[in-house]
Amino acid sequence: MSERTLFGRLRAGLRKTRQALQERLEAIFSRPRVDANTLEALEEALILADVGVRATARVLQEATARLRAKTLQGGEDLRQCVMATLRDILEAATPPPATDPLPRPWVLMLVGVNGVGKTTTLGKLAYQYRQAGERPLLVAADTFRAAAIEQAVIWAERAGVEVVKGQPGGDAAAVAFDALQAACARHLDRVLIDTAGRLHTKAHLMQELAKMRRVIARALPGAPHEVWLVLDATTGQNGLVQAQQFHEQLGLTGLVLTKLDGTAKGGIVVHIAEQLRLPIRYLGVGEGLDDLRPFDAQAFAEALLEYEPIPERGSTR
Ligand SMILES: Nc1nc2c(ncn2[C@@H]2O[C@H](COP(=O)(O)OP(=O)(O)O)[C@@H](O)[C@H]2O)c(=O)[nH]1
Ligand SMILES: [Mg+2]
Repeated sequence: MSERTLFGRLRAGLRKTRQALQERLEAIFSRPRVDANTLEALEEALILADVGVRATARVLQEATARLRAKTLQGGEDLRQCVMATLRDILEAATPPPATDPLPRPWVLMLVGVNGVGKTTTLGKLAYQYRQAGERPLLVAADTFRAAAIEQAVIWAERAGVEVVKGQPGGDAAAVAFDALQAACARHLDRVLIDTAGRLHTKAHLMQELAKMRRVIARALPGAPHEVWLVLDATTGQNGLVQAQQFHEQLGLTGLVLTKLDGTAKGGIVVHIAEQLRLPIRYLGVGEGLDDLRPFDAQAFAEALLEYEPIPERGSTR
């Protein structure tokens, strides 16, 4: 897939956020002159997009400094200034480069509360790895719900990858253990482990996930190599509390933010980057196999603030 298409999907996924921002910002960005008053409207627009108080303050500080230094004149300068500052904040969440060569099998545990998009994300990831010529194994270890196992199997079929599944009500950690042994024996490249998002209680869920993590480490020293938390971008700031709890219990190594296509408050990504300082690995921008984009600070800032002509009334876009 070309870079253009990759960028296009991210852009399409951020349409709601971009349009909401634009309704407020275009009047500012199209001005020949910017003054202190216009920065107030900028502040409001960023807060309403869930960019967060601290990130917004940083943008305003930068813009004010440049206004004083007279390096900020027209609205287009302001757009570039906002874009660059958001990009700098987002850089803090840019993942480090992957180690080379990757351990084999490379083991990922995906965790998060129910409905955030774990299984969907694993299906999309499995597909990407397979497209890259690798042999991933999808592990359906959400044994709490029978439907969850079936859903993971369907995603594995869709992605064209192998799957190991547990029995409903079975021991999820044991499923992961068996899957790892199979993957080692068959020299598979990646083991992608789906997990439950709900058990009888939250404490019980955390215990089970921590147990699975220990069992995986026993099966393969050094594994899991990654533990990523999936957060639903449409639930806004709730994600921050979830992230803290999961991080304390499991030691997260990254985040995946899903459903950016379903919110006008995609600025939450900036807020999360600024607050959590965990690498953002991927963004989910739709329900299809291809709707998972690696996180890129520059591309994200551009997709958020790029000018987009407002469609005419009655147009079917
Ligand atoms: N629009 C949209 N929907 C998504 C995205 N990721 C997941 N979903 C949907 O969210 C719902 C829950 O996803 P699922 O993978 O079952 O969540 P899980 O409970 O965490 O495993 C499903 O209907 C998915 O199609 C995304 O990036 N965009
Ligand atoms: Mg699931």
